[in-house]
Amino acid sequence: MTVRQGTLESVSEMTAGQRAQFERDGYLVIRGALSPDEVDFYTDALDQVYARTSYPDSMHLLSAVANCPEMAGLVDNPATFPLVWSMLGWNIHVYHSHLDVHPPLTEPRPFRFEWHQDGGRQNREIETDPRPRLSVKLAYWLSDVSQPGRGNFMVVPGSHRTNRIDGPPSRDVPWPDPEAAIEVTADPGDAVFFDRRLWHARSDNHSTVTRKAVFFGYTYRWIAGRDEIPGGDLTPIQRQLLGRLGIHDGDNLWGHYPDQLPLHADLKSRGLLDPANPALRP
Ligand SMILES: O=C(O)CCC(=O)C(=O)O
Repeated sequence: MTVRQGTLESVSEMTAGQRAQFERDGYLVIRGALSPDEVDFYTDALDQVYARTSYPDSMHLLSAVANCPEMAGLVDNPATFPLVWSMLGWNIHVYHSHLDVHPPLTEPRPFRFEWHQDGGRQNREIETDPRPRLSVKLAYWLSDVSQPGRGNFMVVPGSHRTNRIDGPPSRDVPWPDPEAAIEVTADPGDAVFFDRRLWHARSDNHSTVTRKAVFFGYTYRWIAGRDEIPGGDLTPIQRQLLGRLGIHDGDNLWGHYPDQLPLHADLKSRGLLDPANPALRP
């Protein structure tokens, strides 16, 4: 199939309503971000990686595009990517991504308190309260998680400005989920867009459906990437996002030369730079 490029042309920047909801809840669900054909295409690609890598049960494989070049179309998917640049601006890249397959559990897994904010040591080494946003993430659902208990994405809505939640003295000590936690339900093709500070985890998969999802985390180019840089055919914007511009100059990573950046050029040509938004200032 042909991966959709720009068929949702009506989607440009994030709407004011989406922005208000994102600021309030820390996440948005984008229903039908992928067409049924796209779901089939990306599911086939993910299944092939899963078969090739012979994981014994669940797979959580970093560097989504380096490990599965077919996923490149997801990094600037027209149905979702405008949410990313609307929040972070044009000087961005994908710093972290993963391909996830979680078959139904055949026995209880050992307890581990999985609730976290993204960013690792960013959460210890930056002193502000609340912490800064710094990155956002998109999750694409390829399997049916329309019921809880299927390996759903769990969140505490509105927790992205809370630096600490109650948790056990060590992560293997059984501890209840946060009181306000919910399991986000989604159909294949839906996407979730979330602030990295939102407290989140994954529910156990007690269903008969293997849970399949792909995640992309975006941040500023002045924050180092964690992923491997992929080869293969990429569009100029995908090359920017995936670290393949061939530019390693610090001033460029700091955004001093916007004209060298394909995303800046694209937004400029479509009149989407916005002097009122610091991250989108021309
Ligand atoms: O797999 C999930 O639902 C949770 C993913 C997660 O924890 C993350 O992307 O940081």
